[in-house]
Amino acid sequence: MLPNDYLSSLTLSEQLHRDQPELPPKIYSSQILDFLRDGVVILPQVIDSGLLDRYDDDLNNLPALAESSLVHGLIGVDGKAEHYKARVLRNLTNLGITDFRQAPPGLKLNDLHRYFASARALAFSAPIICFLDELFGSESALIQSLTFWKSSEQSLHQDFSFVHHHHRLGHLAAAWIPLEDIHPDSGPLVYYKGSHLLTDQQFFDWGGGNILAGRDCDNQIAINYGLYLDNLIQSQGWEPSVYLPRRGDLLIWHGALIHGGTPMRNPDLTRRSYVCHYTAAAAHRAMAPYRVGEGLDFSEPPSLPPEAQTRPLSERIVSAARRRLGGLLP
Ligand SMILES: O=C(O)CCC(=O)C(=O)O
Repeated sequence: MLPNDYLSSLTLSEQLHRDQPELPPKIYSSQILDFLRDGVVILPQVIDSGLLDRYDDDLNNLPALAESSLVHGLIGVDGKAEHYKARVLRNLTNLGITDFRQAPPGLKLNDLHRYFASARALAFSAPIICFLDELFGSESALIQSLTFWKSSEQSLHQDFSFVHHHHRLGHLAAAWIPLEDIHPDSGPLVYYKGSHLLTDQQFFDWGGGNILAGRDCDNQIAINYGLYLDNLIQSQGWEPSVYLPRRGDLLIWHGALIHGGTPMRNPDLTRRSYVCHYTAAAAHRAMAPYRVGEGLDFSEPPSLPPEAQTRPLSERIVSAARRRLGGLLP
């Protein structure tokens, strides 16, 4: 994948912003215009607190679900080397991690929206999907969700090199949903406004001109990538912004925005967040989406044993019917 493959796959909104900047102000909302300029938009107090409460309840109940070996055996974990090697939630117990608030930084649980209706409702909540539909100019689709208790402490990166489960690389954005008020010492998210508008000369070469990181890429290349981004930031004079949201706020960033998780200054502090990556439905590689509210999900929810089913039966029947009818139900 070469720089031009990326640049030719940009959303129409971004193409216009780059090539005919007089047009977007006539077409798009002010939030989209801010996003096109900065590569990031912050929407204060738009996430429904009831939705957050429901997800909190499910997360608090997660350790209790260890009884049900199936769900703990299915939920993927990632992060630092030991989390990555553990692969699934059940194996974290063997590492002595049972209380996520005590977990080391970096730990993330993958795709909880596949298991919990509350996580799905949050990932597909109206403020996110309305914004993305306008940005992509088509229906948006979820690629993955990540749930963190602490800072990721992830070094600076651009998502498009790592998240590419979609055909049009330039159609990528992520939502950062705080699950609590974020403390400055907890290792908040950092990003560089304006860094998303890469020119064809500003892509890192992962080997042979490829702009995508290899699955198990050499450690030295990863180090070079970090140095490359540092130099780019310095040469362009981009300034860091640190995100200190309150529960209920929402940040959406562009798939090429340089960002990362800062180191925790106080290791005891949590920094609970839910991060979802999206593309346009037509750009997703999977073939069989089902509708969740106004959005589309491509990941088939696994069938869970009865003890792991946290939603009432009536709700499960309605959502199963909805999936089968492809969203014909209201
Ligand atoms: O929340 C963070 O610390 C960073 C998350 C992130 O970089 C990502 O999911 O791409």
